[in-house]
Amino acid sequence: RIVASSEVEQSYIMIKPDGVQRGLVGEIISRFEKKGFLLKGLKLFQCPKDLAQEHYKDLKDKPFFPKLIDYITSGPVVCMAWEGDGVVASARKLIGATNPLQAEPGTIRGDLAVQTGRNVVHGSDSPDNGKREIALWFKEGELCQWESVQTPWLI
Ligand code: 3AN
Repeated sequence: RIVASSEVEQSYIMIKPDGVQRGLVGEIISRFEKKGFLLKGLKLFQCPKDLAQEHYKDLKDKPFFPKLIDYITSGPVVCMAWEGDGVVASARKLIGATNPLQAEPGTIRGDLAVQTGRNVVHGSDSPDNGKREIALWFKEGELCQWESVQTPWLI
């Protein structure tokens, strides 16, 4: 089936600096690939402070906000746009609870992380935020329009 990309649900998934430093990039990408979502954008990126502040603007009054900004800007992150039916909610299930000690085994945080402030990966919390965050982190031309040959076997 042929669907314009803007009509299809997308989630912004980001491997945080601890995930990059700990060598978990391949492991984390592979979980989304194996599930069957489609990778539309991917880059290694050193996030500037103002972008981190914009991304997390809903949390700006939280006491941990300055630490969160320092953490996200402390080293390169891997920015990804993943696409597919239900990708936002499904990605959050694959990622697991915000506090890794409460995340179920089998989830990324449940398997690979210990601390809330070092929880290795971000996933958009709604389809609207998926769109907003992808527009924030990617420039036009950085996303690829392509269809996987696997798609007819998945949906
Ligand atoms: P999630 O990333 O699971 O959607 P949010 O949106 O509540 O969770 O929080 C965004 C990020 O803020 C988390 N990924 C985590 O890095 C950080 N964060 C949330 N709560 C805390 C906390 N109590 N202490 C430190 N950092 C936190």
